[in-house]
Amino acid sequence: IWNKHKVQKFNTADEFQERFISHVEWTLARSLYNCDDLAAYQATSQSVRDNLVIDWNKTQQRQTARDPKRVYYLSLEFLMGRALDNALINMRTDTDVRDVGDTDETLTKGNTSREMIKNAMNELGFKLEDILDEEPDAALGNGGLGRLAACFVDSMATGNYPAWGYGLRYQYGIFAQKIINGYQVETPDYWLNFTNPWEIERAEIQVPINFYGYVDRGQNEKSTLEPSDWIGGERVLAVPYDMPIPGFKTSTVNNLRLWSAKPTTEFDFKKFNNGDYKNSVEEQQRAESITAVLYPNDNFLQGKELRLKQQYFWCAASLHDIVRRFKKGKRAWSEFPDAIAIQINDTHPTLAIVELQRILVDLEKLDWHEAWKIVTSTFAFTNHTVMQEALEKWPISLLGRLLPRHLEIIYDINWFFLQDVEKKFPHDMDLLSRVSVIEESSQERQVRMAYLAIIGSHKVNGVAELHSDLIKTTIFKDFVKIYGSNKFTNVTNGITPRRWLKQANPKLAQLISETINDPEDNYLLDMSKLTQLSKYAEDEKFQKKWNDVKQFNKQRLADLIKKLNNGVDIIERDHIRNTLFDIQVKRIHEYKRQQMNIFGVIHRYLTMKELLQSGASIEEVVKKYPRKVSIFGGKSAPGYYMAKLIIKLINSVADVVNNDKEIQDLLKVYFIPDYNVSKAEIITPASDLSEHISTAGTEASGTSNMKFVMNGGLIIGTVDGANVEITREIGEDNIFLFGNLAENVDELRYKHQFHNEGVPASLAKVLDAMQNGAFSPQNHSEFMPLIDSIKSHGDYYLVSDDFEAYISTQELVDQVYHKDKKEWLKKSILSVANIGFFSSDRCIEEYADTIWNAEPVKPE
Ligand code: 26W
Repeated sequence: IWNKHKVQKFNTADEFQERFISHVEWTLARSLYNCDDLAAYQATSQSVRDNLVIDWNKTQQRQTARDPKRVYYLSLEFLMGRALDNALINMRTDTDVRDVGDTDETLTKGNTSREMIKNAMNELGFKLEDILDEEPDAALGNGGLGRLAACFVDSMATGNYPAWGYGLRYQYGIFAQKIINGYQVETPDYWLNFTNPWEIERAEIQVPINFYGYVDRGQNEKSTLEPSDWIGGERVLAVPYDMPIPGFKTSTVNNLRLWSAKPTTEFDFKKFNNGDYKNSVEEQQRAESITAVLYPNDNFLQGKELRLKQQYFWCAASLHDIVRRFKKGKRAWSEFPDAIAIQINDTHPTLAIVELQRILVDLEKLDWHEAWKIVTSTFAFTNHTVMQEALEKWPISLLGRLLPRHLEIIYDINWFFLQDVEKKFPHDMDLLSRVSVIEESSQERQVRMAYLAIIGSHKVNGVAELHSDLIKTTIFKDFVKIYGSNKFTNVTNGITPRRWLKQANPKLAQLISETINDPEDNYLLDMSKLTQLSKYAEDEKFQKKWNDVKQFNKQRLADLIKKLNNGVDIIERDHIRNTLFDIQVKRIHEYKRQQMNIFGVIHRYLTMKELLQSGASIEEVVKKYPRKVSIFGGKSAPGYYMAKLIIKLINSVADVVNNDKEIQDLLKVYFIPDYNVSKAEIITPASDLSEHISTAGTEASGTSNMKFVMNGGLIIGTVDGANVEITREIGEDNIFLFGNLAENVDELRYKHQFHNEGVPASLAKVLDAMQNGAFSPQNHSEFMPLIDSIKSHGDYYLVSDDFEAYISTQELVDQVYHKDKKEWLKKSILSVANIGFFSSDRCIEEYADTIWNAEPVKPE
């Protein structure tokens, strides 16, 4: 009977319309006369989701039946952005032939559902673009780490890996950024305002999670290594919400499981009997605060109790789920690592290591050492930063109060680890204290989460070659000595070309598929096919088409900016063509050096003014300084004073420059408010040049550098992170590199500390203008902290050391862009042709082969 009534996908435009209307009427309880764009978005999403759910169910059944090794990707952040457009590109229907009729158009073999649905929506009186715009971003992440996790789930599904993501369902994602009088103002991102059609609540699954309390080891004082009872003092429930993750050109639909906290239904009768009914309800209500908000710090540890609670809540719920699924297979515990690989995304999920040890020892009664072998063979750890202020450490007192049994386990893990070290390197007390999981600092003792993560994992990886080398010689040096260097490896980051090429840049995607004769878009699965573009790099006809695409995308960004700028154009339409779009969008951080970029803009502005004042004509100025717009975007952590001041400086400079009649529109500056994934999809394809100018050795990888190049933009950058490998792949003629190398950074910092050599003249000119109030006429000292950080506080990010090279490299960029457009286009085409390595599909394959030992499960 079940088979007779099997649910069916929509396969044609007609069937889609039927499904759409039934969702409008049944799911939304509306009529077609009362269906606005928001309702149309909801009904479209519900319809598309129906198709995905069918494949999702099949995928899960297949995986249960074949019982392959499963991969779990634990990340506190998944910066997914919008789901609908991506689903339209990735989704498969069951029919693979195109009917050349108006109403029952179906899919061509490799084609996406997007066109079909676009037409079907048109007939219903809706514009697909408007409907897609109704979707709020799922902004459950800060920046690089969260977006990487989102690209990874896409690639894991596309590669048919039996892989789930586990995270938290924050009610508030990363704050929305408003710019008011030039300052960043944060407003809450209540993204669940309207029902979210992309999540499926599994209300029937409720995992109890305990906090606080004490450890009970009975009367006769057992050892902490033996099974112990943790009597929790507070209990909340973890409820999963599942998001379907469709692979591209496959019917595999994986799962992203996000946990939400809710109160237990147990009731505190003691309080109730004392007549304190209201308080006992209030206390229960507080459970929900655990998953209320994403902490908006990127690369900075705040050390708040609620954050630690979030981490444990999520690790415990996920581990419970993973173990429950494993137990269904009735396999021996020793086979756990053959059945499961768990990747931890930075140190945020490190408690999962401790939790698995607790489950095995306390609940499953395994011998400590047997358990620990299972744990360490299961976990692997990715490091994403070398910034000292980002390395997680938790005070012993806090950890011991919140998770008393876990602290004991951490002590024991450390004890056995230090014993091993002592055996290998006898009497080296210094080494022991350096590598101890417990930091005995002068103030409070702290747990070093990165060390715990290394000890509890079988592999540790960095995210770009330079970064992976750096961690081996700096922050994790001692551990290389202890474990040998095989435990440490590199997996260079990647990005999904489905979202970052096909979805963000449909025009370029189309030109590519036409040119390399790949109508089914197979190149999106095998990006080495892009090398075929090389032969057209100097073909003038092709260059023109290539340039037209860029032109279209620049216009599209100009339209977005106009909308954000109260309907006012910042560049005249006619000038877009010969204006260089120079873009830096990423989180605002001193190490990423947006300040150096805006100082460069000031330098350009002042020099142009000097030229004009010395009697040069506009034409003469344009020769040296061709038209350019400097575009910025990115959020500052709410408590990061210097980053916020950089935003203010950018906006103040924009105010002055954009309103300077003399400069006309030879130079413009614009800060795009509320940079997020959906805006990035418009911004990235529009760059002529993008900036990746971190102090050498500070940016672990960067991933927007890959996105910009994949969209035909050139890069100005330092020898840092993945810039190095991008250069190797696309050729050093096709990237503008400058600046000091990572190996010289220590020496330069030392020099600043002990010999104040002053700043180069070009930078002095900029800082003097700032100090004289050129950009803050009301308050001349407004930007002093930025000036002081360079002149008086050691210039930690080495702006003064790289500034002159930065300026002269920018001048080189100008010359190539404006004097030799053909040369520029050639570089652009060759870059795209050779960017294939940075597909996250390659990246996931490397994780699967070298770390997880996992195989795809292909649909028949
Ligand atoms: C504890 C606060 C905190 C929050 C987030 C500390 C550290 C983080 C992240 C690890 C910071 C981050 O996003 N790192 C970025 O990771 C990207 C993906 O690997 C890299 O491309 C970026 O270079 C790196 O800055």
